[in-house]
Amino acid sequence: MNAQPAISIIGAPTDIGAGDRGASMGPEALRVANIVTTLEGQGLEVIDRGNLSGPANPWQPPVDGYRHLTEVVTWNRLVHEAVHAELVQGRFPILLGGDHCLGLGSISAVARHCREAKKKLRILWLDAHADFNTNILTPSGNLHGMPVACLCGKGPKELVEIGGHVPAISPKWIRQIGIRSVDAGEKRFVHEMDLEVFDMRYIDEMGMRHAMELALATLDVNTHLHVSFDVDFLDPDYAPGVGTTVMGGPTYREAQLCMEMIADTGRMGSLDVMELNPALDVRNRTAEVAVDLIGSLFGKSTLMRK
Ligand SMILES: [Mn+2]
Repeated sequence: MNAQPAISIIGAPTDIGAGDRGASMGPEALRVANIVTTLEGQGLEVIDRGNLSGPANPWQPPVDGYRHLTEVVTWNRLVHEAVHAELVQGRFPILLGGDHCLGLGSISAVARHCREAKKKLRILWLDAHADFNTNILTPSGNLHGMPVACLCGKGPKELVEIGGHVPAISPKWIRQIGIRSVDAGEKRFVHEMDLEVFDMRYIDEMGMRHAMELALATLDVNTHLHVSFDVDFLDPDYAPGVGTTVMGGPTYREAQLCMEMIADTGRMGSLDVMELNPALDVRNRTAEVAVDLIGSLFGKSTLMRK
């Protein structure tokens, strides 16, 4: 196991790319659910950098298949610079969303850092959705359904160019887990781009353990592992506080195993916690579940393991 990293928490309080208002309150709900003291209680050094400040949500209809593109670009640039600045200092950034369109700013920053530091990159995308839409394929125009496509170079110029390298990542670097809702055109595009997806049918048939063994295979000492955790990954029975619930997700125990297996690699270097929507939650329960799982991502376990 590596020395424990020093963590920087960055809040991005916006719902600019979402189809429901409320994810803008996500960072504060995670703080109320004791994210800082939970990590400190595990012996980690944590600095809360507070929240980024970006444009308000104008709540307009889509233009050319994109809703709020200008504001989404501004927010992603802010996130990109904030995340990159932490990585340059050798710190571990945790981005508290905010909707998942910000995964673009975060992961493009991690990819830029990996290019500069000559590291390999593996991205785990824990989500009910593939987030691989384009303005042609999207039924809604909501940019939180497009960040993975943008990272792979498929999207509007001003978004795909954030980070200075197009595409920001290769589709080969990403593993999607928990997927169970993909739009019709998006489905063909995921196939065409050859994304590696462990969908719920795969997890049902083969188990979370096998899915994670494959998703984490071939990591080496020079690999930076980024986890992009969309809280709607979890079954809505456990995590109702998200805008786009899809039934049939991983159970609490399956999610714990997923997080513990990631922790066991010792390779995780950055994390996004996205789409928590306190306006739709029940007494902050989803935030508490998310913080509990984040504890497991950083190595909390029931017993000492050999
Ligand atoms: Mn997502």
